[in-house]
Amino acid sequence: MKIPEPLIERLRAARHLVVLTGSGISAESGLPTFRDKQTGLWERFKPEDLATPHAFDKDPALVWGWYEWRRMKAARALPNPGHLAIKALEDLVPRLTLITQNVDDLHERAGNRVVLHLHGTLTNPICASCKRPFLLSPEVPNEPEGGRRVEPPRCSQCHGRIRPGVVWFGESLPQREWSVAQQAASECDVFACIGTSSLVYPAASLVRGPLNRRAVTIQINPGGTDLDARVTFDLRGPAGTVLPALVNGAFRTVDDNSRKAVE
Ligand code: BV8
Ligand code: ZN
Repeated sequence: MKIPEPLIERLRAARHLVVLTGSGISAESGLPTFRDKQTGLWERFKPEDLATPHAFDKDPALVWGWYEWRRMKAARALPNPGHLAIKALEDLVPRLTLITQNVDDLHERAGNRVVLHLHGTLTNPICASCKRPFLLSPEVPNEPEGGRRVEPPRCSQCHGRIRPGVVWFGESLPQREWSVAQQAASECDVFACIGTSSLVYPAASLVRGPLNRRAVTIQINPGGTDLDARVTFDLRGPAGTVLPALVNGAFRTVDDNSRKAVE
């Protein structure tokens, strides 16, 4: 993919790069996006119908089973060249703030030191009643491909049901992560939206400031979104291809191991 020269110059000159990722960055690692049709037991459900407190109250075993299946998938997945390119950027620009809507840990496994999870993670469940953290067994769940209902474990303190440590629709985002993300979006000179449909709020509002301030804004997505005509650079393609090309184009003189990472 040919990367526009002006983008290469702006990225080379970047002081503070903010990267916001969505489920599209994990698609090439084999993890379904929220747009993809669900499979197995969850085929007849839209993700946003399962990712709610109401769904958990109504059928906790169905929802817990879904998250245990996703935790298995994420644990068996590997970071792809898109994740690795973002890791390389961490060492190539003066300051990188990596913000993700994803609940998988593929950015961390790619090596990024700081990852702001706006919507929580699959690996930090809590008690739905007393909010006490719950320690998961280290084994990777061994769920059937088509999924199954799994009764959520109980809290050792209050016997409440354990729920995934994620932000469900209708729930507010974790305060610290959200305020650090807003601060970074208000200070950055380059803001990149990668693999997100930019439809879920308030995460989708983060790019608003950089757009209004005429900071450099980049979208990397094989499909269209509401941002197509609003960003400075709209790169149409899969993150696993576009990001390595972008990092290579901008930082050809990277040292060996970063080269390995992005080639
Ligand atoms: C809240 C965790 C209130 C759980 C998630 C304003 C306007 C309209 C609606 C609202 C609004 N404000 C609030 C709302 C309601 C709601 C919302 O936004 N609804 C949407 C659907 C309209 N927001 C909320 O409920 C939020 N909470 O507002 O609380 C409140 C306020 C104060 C006090 C109390 C309460 C909470 C939102 C968070 C919900 N949790 N995840 C879980 O994962 O199970 S959201 C979840 O869905 C993901 O985390 C992610 O954020 C979102 C999916 O979006 P994407 O990641 O972008 O993925 P998607 O599948 O949509 O798109 C994939 C993209 O990748 C596509 O564009 C595709 O083309 C692209 N792609 C595909 N392959 C590739 C690729 N790109 C690159 N490379 C590839 N290879
Ligand atoms: Zn409890």
